[in-house]
Amino acid sequence: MHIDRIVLHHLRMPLVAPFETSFGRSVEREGLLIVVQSEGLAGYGECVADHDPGYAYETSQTAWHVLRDFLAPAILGRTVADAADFQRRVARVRGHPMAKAGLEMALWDLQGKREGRSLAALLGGVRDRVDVGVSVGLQESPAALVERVGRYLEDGYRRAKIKIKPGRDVADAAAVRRAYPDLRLQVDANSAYTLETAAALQPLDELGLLLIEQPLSEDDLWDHRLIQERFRTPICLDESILSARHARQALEMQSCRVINIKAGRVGGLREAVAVHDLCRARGIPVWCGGMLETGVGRASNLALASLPGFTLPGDISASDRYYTEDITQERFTLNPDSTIDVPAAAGLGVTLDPAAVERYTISREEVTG
Ligand code: NPG
Repeated sequence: MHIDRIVLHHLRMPLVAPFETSFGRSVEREGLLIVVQSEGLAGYGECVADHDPGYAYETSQTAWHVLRDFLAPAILGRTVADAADFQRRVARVRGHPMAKAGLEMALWDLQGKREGRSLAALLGGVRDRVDVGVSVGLQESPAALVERVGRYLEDGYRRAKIKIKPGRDVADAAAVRRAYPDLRLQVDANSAYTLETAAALQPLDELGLLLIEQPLSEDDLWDHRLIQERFRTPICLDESILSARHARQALEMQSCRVINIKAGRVGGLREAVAVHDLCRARGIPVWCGGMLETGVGRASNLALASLPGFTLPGDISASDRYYTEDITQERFTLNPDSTIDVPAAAGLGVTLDPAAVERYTISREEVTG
């Protein structure tokens, strides 16, 4: 693929409802749309770095800088064979996985369009619809949370994840469990606890949760092992797993029994597939995390989640759970069995809505090399 042109769009989109986690409350979502032109085709990528470094150190501004000044110039005007070739060319850029993943996604989209194959087919997907759930932010009170979860159940979701933080954990989860005894329920702490404060989470072990996600710091594999020893409920790692190597080490250390895979967090779809393959070989269930993506990133997540090892429902909700208007013409909807269809058209299988892209773009730049 000869890379003819790369344009970055910094997007800011209003969320349908505020989303609160242990690291903050968002009313809008920032991200980057990356459009790569190659031999008459356009590939789209989404970089999931947000406005602030709450979830990870990358922000939309750091990703913009790294993409414009280092990653895009490494391929502009050159011929790139595929994602593996791209990763070799940018290997000297340390870190910045979300920036790398955004550009890699656009190359996958181009490859699929060239070959007339869907991204799911390129990655080795085996399903045409995937099990999904909904991620519910912190609410005013346990009662408000129960009501919010109830509305999502009415929408058809059969798995819910609730956000927790110190002081807003056991009572919240217990209230949801009381109201919905059979719900597939899991909790996500986004690194808000220490080994000491996590002692307060022990009663969660009686609630029949699918998993407890990322209680401790991202750089804390060992202490996660100590936590996992105390719980029957599987600990799931998200922020701690930045590569297949981390995944292997976490499993060998017994720091978790489940892994959340996000292509943005591990530097791209190629590495995400490597994490999947490793976990599958070891019998470790994985699921696809979400980062409030637009239709572009949502299409990518659906393709990834179609791989055989994704045996737990993903954080991939319908478009209307996030945005009133999306930047793609396609909107993803929930099927009655709490699944979403995997796009079947070539590449990501989505087309941009130029007027919507224009509306939500706060800055735009063509990379000149
Ligand atoms: O459905 O896309 C979704 C949201 C899932 O809770 C979710 N994502 O910590 O995993 C997370 C959280 C997140 C959202 C993280 C935005 C970072 C940015």
